[in-house]
Amino acid sequence: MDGTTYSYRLRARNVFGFSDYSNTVEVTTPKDTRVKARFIQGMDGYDGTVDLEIRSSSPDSVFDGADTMTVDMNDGGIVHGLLRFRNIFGSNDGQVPPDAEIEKAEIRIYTTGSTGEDISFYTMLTDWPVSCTWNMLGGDGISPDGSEASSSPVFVLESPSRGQYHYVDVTESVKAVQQGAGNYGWGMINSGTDGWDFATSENSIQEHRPMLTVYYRLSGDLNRDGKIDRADVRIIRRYLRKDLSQCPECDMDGDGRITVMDARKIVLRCTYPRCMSSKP
Ligand SMILES: [Ca+2]
Ligand SMILES: [Ca+2]
Ligand SMILES: [Ca+2]
Ligand SMILES: [Ca+2]
Repeated sequence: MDGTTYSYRLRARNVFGFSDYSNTVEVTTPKDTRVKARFIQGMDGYDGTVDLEIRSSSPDSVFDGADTMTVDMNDGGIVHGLLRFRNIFGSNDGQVPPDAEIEKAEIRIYTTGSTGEDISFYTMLTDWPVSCTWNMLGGDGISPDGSEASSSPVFVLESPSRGQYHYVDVTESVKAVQQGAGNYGWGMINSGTDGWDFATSENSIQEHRPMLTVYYRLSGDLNRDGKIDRADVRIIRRYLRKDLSQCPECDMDGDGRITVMDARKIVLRCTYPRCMSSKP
């Protein structure tokens, strides 16, 4: 994880045995300072992940609740996967503000069973229940037909390996949800019969559960800390009547100048009342 400190020590080994340990060395991974919202089941109270299998061999049964799930073209029949993250947009802490400018959205998935096949992720275009079955999707599982699911994959995961995190770029799907498309998640289809397994939102290891990260920017968040407050107003004051090239983002109203009107626009967008930097 970013911003994590690891400490370790080393010792050498040769024909005579082991040397003494070295000093302990501490290394901190760089902190990811981009503004982002993260959704992982059980973290900060988030409970909106839905992930389950649908199986052609038991077309009316619900396959949900296990700590891993499978996507496979032949495991006693075809197995498709469904995954969605509910309640990602809104004005509550931890949600993506509805007017944010989305820079990137990606899902991190932890593979528990390798495959040499390709896993295609399709945007679901029709709603499905939390207890979805194979038959509930027209009797034939996920159909990439442009109406039930997107006709081409939004992402293809190639030969994911066991014990590794994999990243699925879903920027376009999440932008579409922001613009009013239904938040129906993704359908997963394996290209072959070598099954793929991954950790679900019910996995006992929270880190391994599917995680959606949405990186975004807010207009008026001049110091890019994810909120609009007095610190941003102070920045714009500093650039009043200065040349636009010194702070292009300061020109909130787009008239080509940095004026008190731009400062007023920022004040109107403050995250908390009276432009406080935290919830009163
Ligand atoms: Ca599940
Ligand atoms: Ca279908
Ligand atoms: Ca700010
Ligand atoms: Ca202006």
